[in-house]
Amino acid sequence: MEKKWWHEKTAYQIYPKSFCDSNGDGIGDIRGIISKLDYLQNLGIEILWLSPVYLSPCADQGYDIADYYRIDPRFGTMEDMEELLKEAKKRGIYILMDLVVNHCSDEHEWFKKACEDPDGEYGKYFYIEKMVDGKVPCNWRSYFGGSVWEPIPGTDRCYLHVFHKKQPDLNWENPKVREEIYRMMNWWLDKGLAGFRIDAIINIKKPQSWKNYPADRQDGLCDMAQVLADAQGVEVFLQEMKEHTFRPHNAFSVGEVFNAKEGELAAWIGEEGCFSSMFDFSQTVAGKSPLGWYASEVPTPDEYKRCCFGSQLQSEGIGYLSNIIENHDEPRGVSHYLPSEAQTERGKKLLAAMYFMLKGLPFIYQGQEIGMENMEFSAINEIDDISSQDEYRVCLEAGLSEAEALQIVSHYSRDNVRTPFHWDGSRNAGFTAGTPWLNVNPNYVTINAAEQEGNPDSVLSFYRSLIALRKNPEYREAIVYGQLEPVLEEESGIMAYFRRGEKQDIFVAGNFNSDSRRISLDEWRGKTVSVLLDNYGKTPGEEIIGEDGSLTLKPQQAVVLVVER
Ligand code: TEU
Ligand code: CA
Repeated sequence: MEKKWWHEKTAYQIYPKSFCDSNGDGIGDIRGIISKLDYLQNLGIEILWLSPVYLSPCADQGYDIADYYRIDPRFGTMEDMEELLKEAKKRGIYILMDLVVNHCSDEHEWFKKACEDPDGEYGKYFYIEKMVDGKVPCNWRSYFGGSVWEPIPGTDRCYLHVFHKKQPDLNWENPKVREEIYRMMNWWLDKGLAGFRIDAIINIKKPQSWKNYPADRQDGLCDMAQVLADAQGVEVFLQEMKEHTFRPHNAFSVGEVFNAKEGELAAWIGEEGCFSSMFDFSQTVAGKSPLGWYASEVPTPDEYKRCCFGSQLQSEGIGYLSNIIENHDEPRGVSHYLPSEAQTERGKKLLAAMYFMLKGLPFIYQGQEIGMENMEFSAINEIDDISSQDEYRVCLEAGLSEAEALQIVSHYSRDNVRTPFHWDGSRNAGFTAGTPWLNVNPNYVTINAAEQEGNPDSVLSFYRSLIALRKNPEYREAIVYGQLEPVLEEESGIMAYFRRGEKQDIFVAGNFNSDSRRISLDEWRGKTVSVLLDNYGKTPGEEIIGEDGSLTLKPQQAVVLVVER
């Protein structure tokens, strides 16, 4: 694999609204981020992805952009953004912004002009169709519920939105739209941005006709996954995007690719693929039902491991994945993947080690590094997120009681990860001097960064060690590029794999069970196997394999070992 500047780094996602509020209005902002750059540098972060900070009415928390060239006043000014780029650069940190170009906001001037004159130039920037007898063109369901079609008041027209109705889809078939988007991307890249995380990108290519698909729920509508399976040629647009933007800037791009088709991986992240990398979502979608959250099941540790290994084997020799346990759309990883009895500091470190040591670029979502957990919501009106509100409605329609619906939505809600960051044990977790826009998780009193900072046994310190290990010149080659080889796959609750480097083999093993398990491998015989990292505190360098060639993993133990060749 050709080596790239970003391969050996560790990335971190910031959800600006909930990271750090510098001026007491209860909303996190860019100056807040600047004030925490030292914290991030200290952790070892070298790539930062910011969720959207562009001008936005915030119907979907900034994923509805009204002006791509402006910063929303909630988050600060363009000067603040420029200062952030400068200050990050000083600390060796590269900044990625979120590229949301499947759609914009209905408050974008393009859309306003399109509504004024649907037959004019800007009408062609969107998908606007005539309604016949008041009927919309087809039965596709938007991701946030209801039809993808919304009437334009005072006309016989409707427009397409695969997400919220305040997020009209941009018409990628129109070369003018593509040109506008590339111009905007280059404008940002010229400012010193290192690249983009690319939002909801599969959706930019629609099937050729507005045809109906078999309904998959009582509402008579069909899931967008069905529709997208029929769309051909999205990579043609994306190759064009790459040639016009990423390639000339040597920029990093990571795609939010859902619904990729079989055999398409090389087109996405191969040597000549559209993106530098893409997120591995195999575990986040595991157990999710097309019927909605109420019919979904939480994956077991064995399912989790199968997903990770599956993606690793698929991508080997093709491209470099980006690995996560959570993001701004998912529940907290520790509350989702760990069995309830394993939701402890030890268990959090276990999950951290298991995903972080996979081959690929690790992304940490804000708060993950201190072991932040799901929120306990006691009423639906404590949840702000639009997708949670829709899923709550879907639960009730499926016949669940309000209490049951709340329980389901509380587990999956995107607001679990959007609660303010826990900086310290003071009021509002040190996030704001005012009233936070979303309730702070009351467990900040025990789970917070200040508390963990000086404690060598904390989750934060464990993450710091993982990041430091990835950078360690002794092991870097194996950790960054070594092929992943799963072992002991049949052992329930055990996740174990080698990373085969040029000079050495790294061995990673974790026990998700609540009892001790003994494992052994022939390969260890006669070799020096020593500890690099252990969440039970064995010191690096120590021998860990017993006389009989076996290794006993205590409950929720995770070890990273080096096997000398
Ligand atoms: O998410 C795309 C996506 O597919 C979502 O529908 C996801 O499945 C959903 O959030 C689960 O509840 C991206 C962004 O990450 C998300 O925050 C935005 O809401 C969405 O695009 C629209 O821009
Ligand atoms: Ca603020």
